[in-house]
Amino acid sequence: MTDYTPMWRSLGLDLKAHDALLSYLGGVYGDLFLAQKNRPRGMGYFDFVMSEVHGLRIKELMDAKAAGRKVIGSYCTFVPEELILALDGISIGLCTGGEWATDQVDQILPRNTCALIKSAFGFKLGKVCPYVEACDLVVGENTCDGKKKAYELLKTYIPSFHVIDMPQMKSDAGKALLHAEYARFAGKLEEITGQTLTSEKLAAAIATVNAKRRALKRLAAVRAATPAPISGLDALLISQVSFYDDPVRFTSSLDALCDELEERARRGEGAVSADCPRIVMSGCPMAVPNWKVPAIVEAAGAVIVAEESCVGERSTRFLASEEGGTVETMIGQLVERYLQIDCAVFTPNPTRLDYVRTVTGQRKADGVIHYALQFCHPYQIEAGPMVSALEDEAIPTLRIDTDYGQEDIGQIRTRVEAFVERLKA
Ligand code: BJ8
Repeated sequence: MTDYTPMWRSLGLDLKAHDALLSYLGGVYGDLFLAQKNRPRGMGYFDFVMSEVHGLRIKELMDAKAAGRKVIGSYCTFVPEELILALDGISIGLCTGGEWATDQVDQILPRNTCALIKSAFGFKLGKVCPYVEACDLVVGENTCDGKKKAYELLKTYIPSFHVIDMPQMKSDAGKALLHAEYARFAGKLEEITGQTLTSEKLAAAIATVNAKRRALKRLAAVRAATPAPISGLDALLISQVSFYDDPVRFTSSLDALCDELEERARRGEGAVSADCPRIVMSGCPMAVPNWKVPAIVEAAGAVIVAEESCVGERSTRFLASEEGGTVETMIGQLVERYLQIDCAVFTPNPTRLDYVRTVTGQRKADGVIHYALQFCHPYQIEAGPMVSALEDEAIPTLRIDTDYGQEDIGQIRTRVEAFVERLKA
């Protein structure tokens, strides 16, 4: 087994804390993922990626950096991976799914800050994330107020930081703002990478990212089968891995898994039994290692068949145009693609509810769980009308507002078990 300690030391990690994190994650991963029954064989690749998440993948990044490539980290699906790839950068979605260094974080951020934002600070301040340390540039975006203001503080700890300003409305003015901001981001990437953005490079990058999203759409579609051929936990894990794995390798591994899942669906073989209640999760993104609620849901005897979430289908269901043209035209095509994402930071945001309805029907789901992080105003505020609208349409819906702590697990389990019983009735 390779000893990565020298690499982690060179990245400035707190080795003791980092060991503690890895051993915690290894234990949780074994209990939640490896212990599942009837897993598809193709999950072996994703288990391997997870087992090497701070090892081999970081070594690949360090080798790429030594060869002159730049690593660009981000926290939101609005940061266009296509532009990063076009300039030979490596795009990494930074992990924000776990509590770490909470004492330090609480000295900087108000307690009523969402867990996702606190997590970004915790991993940085606790010096346990090799990804953020490997980044040549970290990109924030002015989506919710929490992130917008927190980035002002985070960039004091991360010297190379770029913020993309975001529209609040999907109007012509909003579109123009995003276009200008993507062009400014492209300029920043050119400065960091020393490369020039051309239409050929951008077309190739769009094709690569679209191929990845097509594979994710294939995974989403096969989850309509009864019985569900893959668990929600495994599908979530694949989405999480998509943010930091090499896109070409990820796509071919996922396509191979989808071949297997489609074959399973043809044979009527599932990860669960055919009468297992089926649930759509909708709400805040679940970044690595946030598996808390899906684990409770599936342990209660249900299966998750869709995630209406940014770590899920909210963004990946849209492909960018491959029509081509000038760099300027193609940036415009990217803006069209990205502005379809129905994040709750937009006002109004009716298409999110529309998609939850649609996907509930497509996947033959029996109910919806609305998941929001405490203190996340955009999703918590959208939760009320969404739950009422779905219940009015006879779609049973449960609302869960939580954080990354363990204290409410018992209470959530009780509520989820009662909900699953309701779905069975
Ligand atoms: S496009 S969902 S990834 S902003 S949970 S930090 S909204 S207070 S994460 Fe998101 Fe981009 Fe939207 Fe998607 Fe704020 Fe809410 Fe915290 Fe959130």
